[in-house]
Amino acid sequence: MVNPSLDVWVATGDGDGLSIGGNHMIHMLRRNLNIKVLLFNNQIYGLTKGQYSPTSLLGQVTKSTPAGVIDFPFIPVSLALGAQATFVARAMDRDPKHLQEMVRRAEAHHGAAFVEIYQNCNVFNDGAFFQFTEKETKDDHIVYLEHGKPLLFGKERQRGIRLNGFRPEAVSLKDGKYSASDLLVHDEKDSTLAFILANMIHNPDLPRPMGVFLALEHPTYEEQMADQIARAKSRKGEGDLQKLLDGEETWVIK
Ligand SMILES: Cc1ncc(C[n+]2csc(CCOP(=O)(O)OP(=O)(O)O)c2C)c(N)n1
Repeated sequence: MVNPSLDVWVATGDGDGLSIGGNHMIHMLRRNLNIKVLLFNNQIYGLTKGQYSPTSLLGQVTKSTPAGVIDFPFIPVSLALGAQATFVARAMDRDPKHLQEMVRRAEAHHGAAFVEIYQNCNVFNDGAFFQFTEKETKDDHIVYLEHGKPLLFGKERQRGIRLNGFRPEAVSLKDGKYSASDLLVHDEKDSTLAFILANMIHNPDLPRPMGVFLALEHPTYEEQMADQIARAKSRKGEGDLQKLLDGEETWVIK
């Protein structure tokens, strides 16, 4: 029997987690099992020496795609949101402080937690995330999501994200046209907003969001199962396995 108070941690790569284990992943998230997933995304199969994975980019040249990848990649955060995950976050290998905070948040979350971690593979896909992780470029290419705070980015935090209808756009706060009060304010409880933020990946002019996209409070699968069993027992009393096996429709052959 599953112990409702037990946390299970899974560390997986993008290949194992989204192709081989993709089916398990989506249903585990949908059911809100108390499992914390750290998905290390390096956009390649590393251990097996550099074949393309489900997160490899369109056109990416790998050992198994010498003329370039011709299929569209999974966006792990979008996949998790679409699978009804109750906790979805993104972090980076080269920002260990923020990564630590995301792991803490996953640990504190009630139920399934999904943390995508951008991870450099220095052998088969070196530099895949450098624009987000390196000193010279990261300030203009990432935006940290903080619950209740406006989305600000840039070296002097003079740029922000505002919503134009359902479409996020990057604006400058320097020329006086927009101020911080015009910006999108992050809300971890808003699943519509989480999808909008996940979709920012499709627009190269927008920074990549890092942090907690969504954190919802739902009962876990384990708790609901324990409750259901307790309710059945209080209604019908303790079960008797032998009696159940014998049933009313069995007979003895002599
Ligand atoms: C449960 C399980 N055990 C063993 C394997 C075999 N296996 C395939 S890839 C791999 C290593 C994956 O390493 P990781 O750093 O997650 O990804 P990489 O970028 O190297 O592909 C292993 C152990 C597996 N797929 N699943």
